[in-house]
Amino acid sequence: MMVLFATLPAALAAPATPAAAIVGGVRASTTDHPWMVAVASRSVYGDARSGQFCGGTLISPTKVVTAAHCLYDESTGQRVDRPDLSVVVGRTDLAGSAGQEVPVVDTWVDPNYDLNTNEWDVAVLTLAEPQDPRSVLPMVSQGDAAPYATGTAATVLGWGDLHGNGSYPATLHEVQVPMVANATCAADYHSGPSGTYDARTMVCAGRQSLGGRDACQGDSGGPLVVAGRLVGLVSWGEGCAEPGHPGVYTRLSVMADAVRGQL
Ligand code: 4AZ
Repeated sequence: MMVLFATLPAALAAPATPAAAIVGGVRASTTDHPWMVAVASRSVYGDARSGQFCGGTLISPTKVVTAAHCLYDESTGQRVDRPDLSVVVGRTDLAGSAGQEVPVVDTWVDPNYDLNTNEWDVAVLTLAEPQDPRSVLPMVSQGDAAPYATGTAATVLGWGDLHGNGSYPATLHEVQVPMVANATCAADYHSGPSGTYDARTMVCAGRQSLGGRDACQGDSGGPLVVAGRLVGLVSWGEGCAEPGHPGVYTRLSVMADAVRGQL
């Protein structure tokens, strides 16, 4: 489906609805979501989109939570130390200069993180300058299972690929996706090429039979939000927005205390 679209002439491929997003979403603003930040390195990823390569969430004035895999080179399995690693706050349009680029002075990766299985995919970045305390998003409580109930409406945000074909927007997007049952996701990802679902440390969200709405490349590390709380992080998945292949997110309720220990 995505491949077919990519080969069509632009006029035919134009979506029927405006502002197709994250995949299948709409435009969003950091004014409404001041905790939504871009994780960036201009030296590695260039200036066009402020160097953005992952998403992140402000959980305290000086701390951003993101995915551990954002700090690794997945082809070598090595930690990447980008000398100009920064967090972009208050910039909906990454082609612009609104807000602030704040240097990252320290990084913490969950000691249980496993690059091969994608388990415990969480990291905390320490900022050089404190941000407005009103800009933070509260995290789910340790052990709170309620937000992950099957069918619960969650919102995922990011500057990632709009169609799964390398079309990276400058502006933030968001989309609503329902939580997927553990048994369903375990069947979707039992031994596939992208990975195996681990219900303890992961949760899936997406429309199981319809697809069409999802996080995608470049959204990694970004927030999955339920009822005003950070409950998940964009982690992995097979393709983007495909039926039967929901997005897989870090289940933050299992590691919330470890993350809080970093604040
Ligand atoms: C990625 O590689 C990625 N459709 C992020 C999210 C999803 C798949 C891949 C979920 O960053």
